[in-house]
Amino acid sequence: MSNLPEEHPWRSRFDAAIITAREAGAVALGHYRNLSALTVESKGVQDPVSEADRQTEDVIKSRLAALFPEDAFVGEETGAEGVDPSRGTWVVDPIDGTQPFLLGLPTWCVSIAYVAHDEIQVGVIYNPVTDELYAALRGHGATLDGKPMGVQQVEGLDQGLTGMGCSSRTTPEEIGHIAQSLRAAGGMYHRCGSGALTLAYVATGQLIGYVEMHINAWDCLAAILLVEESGGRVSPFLRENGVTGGGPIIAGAPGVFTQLASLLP
Ligand code: LIP
Repeated sequence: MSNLPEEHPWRSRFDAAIITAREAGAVALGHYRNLSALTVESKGVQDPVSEADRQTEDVIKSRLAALFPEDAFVGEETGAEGVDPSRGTWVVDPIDGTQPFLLGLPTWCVSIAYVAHDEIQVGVIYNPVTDELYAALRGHGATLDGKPMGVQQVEGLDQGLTGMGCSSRTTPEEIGHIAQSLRAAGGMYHRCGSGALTLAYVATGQLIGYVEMHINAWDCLAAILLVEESGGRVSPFLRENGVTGGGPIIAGAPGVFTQLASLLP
């Protein structure tokens, strides 16, 4: 997005998010290449964490605090700091897709969002394994490795793959209902273990939509802007859950959004 106006109010934060995502991604990739050295703890059922998550978040938090000390911060591992309606807030998941990460599977990413004036202004997602960087600045489109990206133009769930997120916060009955409804509509589901990355696949047009019963703000805010700036439609997650909450998300090509919404129980 070299054509962005230098004087854009969020240009410096956009540039910083990209540089920081790459820097933090390199730290996480170092751990990914040496998984046997990690001590894995459990935050709950199917919810592991390691020092890789914490170290990566520390890199992001310290760099952004040095550049923008006036901003608030919300991170999956360190929580909320200074959140106030009068301040811009960074919302960060240092490693989204912690389970694939710890299993040596490539579907994980660094997710960095910046929220101000009740809107997501900057969204950056970086997959260090594939070296793919997804970025969006509100009102200026979305790119993958600098090239513009757009959602698929489809009218039916039978015309592509739909991402489905699931964690221990989703009940067996809920995920069963979603999968059954999707198949009944001729659809097929895809799950990679990272909600952020799966939403990015909607923004690129590789998937036609994404639904999850309960996703956290740090998992999805950056990706929501990617989808919106790629011409997609997303449920009002930020208005409903704020920068620290969680809840259902529906995201996809405009032609199938209503059908996606009907999948949730
Ligand atoms: C992941 C989320 C995803 C969910 C996964 C997992 P994490 O976050 O991005 O939406 O389906 O189960 O919770 O825990 O890997 O950062």
